Amino acid sequence: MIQNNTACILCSQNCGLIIEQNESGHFKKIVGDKNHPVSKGYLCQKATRLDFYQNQARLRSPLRKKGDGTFEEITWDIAIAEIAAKLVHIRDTHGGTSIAYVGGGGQGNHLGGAFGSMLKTACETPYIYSALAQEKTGNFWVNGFLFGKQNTNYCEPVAEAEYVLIVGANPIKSHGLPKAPRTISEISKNPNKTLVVIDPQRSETAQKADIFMQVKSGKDAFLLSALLAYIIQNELDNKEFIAQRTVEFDKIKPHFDKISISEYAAICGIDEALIMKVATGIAHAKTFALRSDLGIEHSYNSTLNAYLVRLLFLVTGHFGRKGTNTLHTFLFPLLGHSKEPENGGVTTQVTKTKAIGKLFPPNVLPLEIDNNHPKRLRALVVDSANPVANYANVTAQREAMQKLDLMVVIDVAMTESAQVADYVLPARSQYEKMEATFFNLEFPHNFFHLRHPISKPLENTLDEPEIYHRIVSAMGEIPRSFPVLAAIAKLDRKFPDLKLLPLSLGITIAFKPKWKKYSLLILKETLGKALPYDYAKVAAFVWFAAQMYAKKYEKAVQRAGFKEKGAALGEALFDKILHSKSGTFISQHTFEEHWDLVRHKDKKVHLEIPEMLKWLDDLPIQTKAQDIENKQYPFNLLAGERRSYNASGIMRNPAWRKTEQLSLLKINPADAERYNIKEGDWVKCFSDIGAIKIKTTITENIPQGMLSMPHGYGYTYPDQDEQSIGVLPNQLSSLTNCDPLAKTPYHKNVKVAIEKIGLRPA
Ligand SMILES: Nc1nc2c(c(=O)[nH]1)N[C@H]1C(S)=C(S)[C@@H](COP(=O)(O)OP(=O)(O)OC[C@H]3O[C@@H](n4cnc5c(=O)[nH]c(N)nc54)[C@H](O)[C@@H]3O)O[C@H]1N2
Ligand SMILES: Nc1nc2c(c(=O)[nH]1)N[C@H]1C(S)=C(S)[C@@H](COP(=O)(O)OP(=O)(O)OC[C@H]3O[C@@H](n4cnc5c(=O)[nH]c(N)nc54)[C@H](O)[C@@H]3O)O[C@H]1N2
Ligand code: SF4
Ligand SMILES: [Mo]
Repeated sequence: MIQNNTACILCSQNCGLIIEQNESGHFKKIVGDKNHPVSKGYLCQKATRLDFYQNQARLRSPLRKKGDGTFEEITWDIAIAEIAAKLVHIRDTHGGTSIAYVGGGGQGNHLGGAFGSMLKTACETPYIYSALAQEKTGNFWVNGFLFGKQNTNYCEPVAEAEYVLIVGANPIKSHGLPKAPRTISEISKNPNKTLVVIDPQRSETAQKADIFMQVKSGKDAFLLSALLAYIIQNELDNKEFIAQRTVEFDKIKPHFDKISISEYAAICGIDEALIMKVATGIAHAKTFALRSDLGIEHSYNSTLNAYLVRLLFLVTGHFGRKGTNTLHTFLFPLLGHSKEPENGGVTTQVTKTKAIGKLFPPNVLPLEIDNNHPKRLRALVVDSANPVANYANVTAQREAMQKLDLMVVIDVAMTESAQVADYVLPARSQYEKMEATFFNLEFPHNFFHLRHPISKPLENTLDEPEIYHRIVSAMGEIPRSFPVLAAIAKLDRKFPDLKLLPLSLGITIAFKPKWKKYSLLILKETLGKALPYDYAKVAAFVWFAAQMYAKKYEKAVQRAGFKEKGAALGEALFDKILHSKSGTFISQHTFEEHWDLVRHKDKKVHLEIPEMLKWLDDLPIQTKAQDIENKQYPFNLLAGERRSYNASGIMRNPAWRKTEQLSLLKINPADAERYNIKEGDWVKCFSDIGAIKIKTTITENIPQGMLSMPHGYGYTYPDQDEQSIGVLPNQLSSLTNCDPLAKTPYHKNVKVAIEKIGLRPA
C-alpha cells in the first residue's frame, strides 16, 4: 500500500486527507489528515468515495470531432498544432474579443487556471466566464464599493461568535465552514450562543437553530431590510464604530427610517416580534458573525441581498474584531477588480454586460455566441468546467456552443460540454499532478496547501500548464524551453541571494519585450525545473505568489514563524509551502492590521451605494411582478441544492452515491395530497424552457408551494442510462431569470408546474 498526503477536491474546504492506494492505483483507505492546519483530521462522507473520481471513465487521448459528429483520437502534436492555428486565425480575423476562456478551476484546482491566463494573453481576449460569476459576483461588486476593491473578501468565523446568523446556506450539507456539521452542532448546544437560521426550508442546519426564521422564498431582502430598519430606527446601531470606521451612514439612514417593519414582516412571512428579537440580539451581542451563500445569491434581489447582509454587520459594528466577519488576505487573489463601464471597464460585445472581479456571467454566454453579430464569440476554451450542464439552460448553452467556429474542452472526463467540442484534451487528475486552490480565506491566521501528486499520471494525459504552454508556443508567442535561463535557474536555487535568475530574466526581456507577458511560463521552465521535485514546475507560480505575499504582508508572514526579511522571506515562505505536504500557515495578522486591508484611501468602509439604495426603495414595487400568482407554473422550484452525495459535476459515476441514487424532488405533504402523489412517485416537472421526469420524496421540511431538487446529478456516464443518473436542474433554469445587475441566475426561484406520472417511467 502506498500512502500519501493530499486534500479533498469536492468542496472549497479542501480538507487534508491521507489516502492509501493499492498497486492498481485504487484509493483503498481515505482518512482525514490530522496535520492539516485547518481541517485537523476532519473529513465528511463524500471524501471517502474519491476513488470514484480518480478511477472514473477518463479521457485517454486528445480527440477531434469528425464530420459525422463522432470523435477520433489524434496525437497531442496534431491537436496542439491545429488548435493553435485555429485560435490564431480567429484572433487575427475577428479580433481577440471573439475568443473566451471558460472555467479555469473547480473546487480543488486553481494552478491550471493561473497558467490559463497565458493562453488568454496570447488570444488577446479579456473574457473569462466562470461559475463564480453565477453565484458570487454580486457580493464582489458590493465589496468593491464598501471596501474599495472587488477582490476584498471577508471570512465568516461563525465558530467564534456569540450570535450567529446563517442565511441562505446549509452548512451541514454544503460545508463552507471548517468541520461544518460539528461546528453547527457545537454552536447549537452552547447555551451562551444563539444560532439564527434564515431559510424557506427547514434545512438540516435550520433544524439545529435556536431561532429559525422561515422566510418566504426569495423574500430575504424584505427580512434583511426590516432587521436593519429596526436597528436603525431604534438607535441600536453602533455609533462609535460607525463614526470611527465608516463614512456615509447619514446617506443610508433615511432609506431605512422610512421602511415599515410590519409591512415588510408580512411580505417576508416572519413575525414582527421575531424580527425585533433578532435585530436586538445582533445589536446587543458581544460578537456576531454571519454566513451566507446560494440561498440569497441564487434568488430574487441577489445583489441587494449582498449589500444588506454586509450592512447588518457594519451598522452594528461587528466587523474586524475577533468573532466577527473580517477581511482576509489571499496568497493569490481568486479574482481581480473591474471598473464600471462608464469608467472604462470592459463589457461583452453583444449584450454589453460588464465584468465584475474580471469575470463575465455564464447567463449571457449563449447570447454572446448565438447570433449574427459581427463581434460575436466564435471560440471557447473550456477548462475544469462543464458549461453545458452546469450553467443555466442546458439547451441554450448546447445549441450556442454547437455554432462556435472552435470549442476546446480540457477535462478529465467526457462531459456534456466535451461532447459538443471540436477538440477534447485529456488532463491529468488532481491526484496526478501538483495542485492547489486559492480558497485560503482565513483571518487572522491564513494557510496554504500545495498538494503533491500521489498517483501515477494516466498515460497520454498532460497537466494544464503544459497544455497551455504548448498551445501558446505553437501560436508563435514563445519558445517551449529556455536552456540558458534554465541553467542559470539551477545556480539561482543554490544562491538565491545573488538574484541570478531575476537579473538574467530582466536582461532577456529587455531583448525580447514580447516575452514579458509570458514571464510565468518562462518561470515554469526555468525556476520550476530547478525545484527539487520533478513534478513541481507549476510551483513556479506559487514561488511568485509567495514573493508578492511576503513583500506585501512582511510582518504577518514573519509572525507565522519566519525570521527572514525582504526577498529571503519570500524564499523561506515558498520553501515551507513546497515542503509542507499537509499545508502550512503562511501568515498571522493582528486585528489592527485588518483595517489596512480596506482598500479605500481613508481606510474606512463607504456605506453608500446609490444603485443599491434605489433598489431598496423600489423593492415593494419591483417585487409585485414576481408575486403575481402564476396559474401556469404554480410552484417555486429550488433548482439545485446540496445534499449528502452531490459535488457539482466533479463526480460523474452515479455509483459513488451511497444514498439518494437518483435526484429526488422534495414536495410538501399537502401538495403531494393535492396531486395524489405517494412517496416515490415520479412526476413530470416543467418550466418555461424545458421539462424533466423526476422521483418525489414527501417531506414537511419544505413549505407548501415549494419544490426542491439537487444540483450535481444527471451527468452522462458510460453504461448508465438516463434513468440511473438523475436529472440536470439546468434543463429548467432559464438564462433570463437572473439578477439584473450581476446576472447571477435565480436557480432558487424557478417557476414550474408538475404532473403526476406515478410509477417509474419507462
Ligand atoms: N454536498 C455538497 N456540498 C457542496 C457542493 C455540492 O455540490 N455538494 N457544492 C459547493 C458549492 S460549489 C457551493 S457554491 C456551496 C453552496 O452551499 P449552499 O448555498 O449552502 O447550498 P444550497 O443547498 O444550494 O443552498 C443553501 C440553502 O439555501 C436555501 N434557500 C433556497 N432559497 C432560499 C431563499 O429564498 N432564501 C434563503 N434565505 N434561503 C434559501 C435552501 O433551502 C438551502 O437550505 O456548496 C459547496 N458544497
Ligand atoms: N441549476 C443549478 N445550476 C448550478 C448550481 C445550482 O445550484 N443549480 N450550482 C452552481 C455552482 S454554485 C457551481 S460552483 C457550478 C459548478 O459548475 P462548474 O464550474 O462546471 O464546475 P464543476 O462541476 O465543479 O466541475 C467542472 C469540471 O471539472 C472537471 N475536472 C475535475 N478535475 C479536473 C482536472 O484536474 N482538470 C481539468 N481540466 N478538469 C477537471 C470535472 O470533470 C468537471 O467536468 O455549478 C453551478 N450550477
Ligand atoms: S467534501 Fe467534505 S471532506 Fe471534502 S473538502 Fe468538503 S467538507 Fe472536506
Ligand atoms: Mo459554487
